[in-house]
Amino acid sequence: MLMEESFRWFGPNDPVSLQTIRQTGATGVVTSLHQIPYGEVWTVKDIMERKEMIERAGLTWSAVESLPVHENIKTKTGNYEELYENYRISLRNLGKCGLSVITYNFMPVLDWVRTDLNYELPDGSRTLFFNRTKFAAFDIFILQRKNAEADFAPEIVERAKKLFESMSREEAKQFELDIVDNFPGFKGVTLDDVRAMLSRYDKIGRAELKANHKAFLNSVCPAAEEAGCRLVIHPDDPPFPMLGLPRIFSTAQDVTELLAMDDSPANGVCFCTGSFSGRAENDLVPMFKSCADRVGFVHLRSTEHTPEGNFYEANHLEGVVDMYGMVKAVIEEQIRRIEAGRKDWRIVMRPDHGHVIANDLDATAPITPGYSALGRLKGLAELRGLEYGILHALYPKYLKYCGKQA
Ligand code: DNO
Repeated sequence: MLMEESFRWFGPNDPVSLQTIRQTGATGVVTSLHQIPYGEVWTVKDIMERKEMIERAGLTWSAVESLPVHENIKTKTGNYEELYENYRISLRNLGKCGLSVITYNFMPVLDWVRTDLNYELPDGSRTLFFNRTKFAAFDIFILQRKNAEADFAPEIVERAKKLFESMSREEAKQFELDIVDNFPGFKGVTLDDVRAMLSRYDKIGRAELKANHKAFLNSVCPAAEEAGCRLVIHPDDPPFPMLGLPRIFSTAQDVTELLAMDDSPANGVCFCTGSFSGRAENDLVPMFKSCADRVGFVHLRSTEHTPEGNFYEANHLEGVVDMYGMVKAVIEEQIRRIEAGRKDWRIVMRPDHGHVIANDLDATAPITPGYSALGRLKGLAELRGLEYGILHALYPKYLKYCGKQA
């Protein structure tokens, strides 16, 4: 299709193999060098080794997800200047190896957060769920963050207390791990680590975090531009402040402010519909259009909201996201670029997350939360069908650009 359809792959230890990924119909994989600690340089040798592994399987490495941003950069403390330099070197090395779409996020302390990794839907499939009350139980009673109660309505605090008291020790432990120790390349995080990391943000509010983000962008974008790379920021997930920490890439206003932080075309966006849709007032198609020119990567997924203000990950074509409108807008942006003669017209896409369905429900090997083979395969198949249908019906002239030869 026009978009570079990709699957996330966590590297050689991923239970979903490159061969399986190829069979899903994806042509690309997005991955990271998870073995390299945050902040260290990615060498050409390490990058090439991974790239060749992917290409031997008949796929391309279509985007880096992610080149992680160290906490010292987010807090602008300690050796942050050295870390900027390492980031620039990694970008140059990635550029030399032909990688041009580089994902990162600027979420303090934790990356994405869910409270249930195995929430069962009426059809027996399993999905990821974010429950505010359960999160309050974590924040107030498990993490025991100072003044955490003040961040929740009294009735939520009350319900959270009851919920926490009803959990067995084992359940509470598993719940804790699901929240804090769930990120590839960042394993073994404990509650004390989280507390120590949180304390570094005591004096960092929204304005300070935005300023640190801007300083980072201004220092690395010139190198990215020279290297032919585009940095694309992943939205906050969920898109609202948590653990007393600011979140700065959650709303339409944040998108506008991001673009103003650095004019470089290297300052780009990874438009994740699932993350942005966690906030009911986010109107995704206009938000996408407001930054379309800078989008290098889209994550397509939807959410469904419950009356209590919680949300779970819905089937890709269901839930609150106007997926038809989104895919149409992504197609139109690519057409606009083709007409402008831009070489970087193709946008990388991955079906973001997927439910645990069918045979995966009986799998004995652990499934990375959100990254089942069959649920994502289903999502990809639906999204490709949608893209093909839109192209055929509205823009048949551009069908010739589908496929690698374009
Ligand atoms: C979750 C992902 C995120 C994303 C990072 C990018 O499934 O979408 O973890 O990869 O935030 O830096």
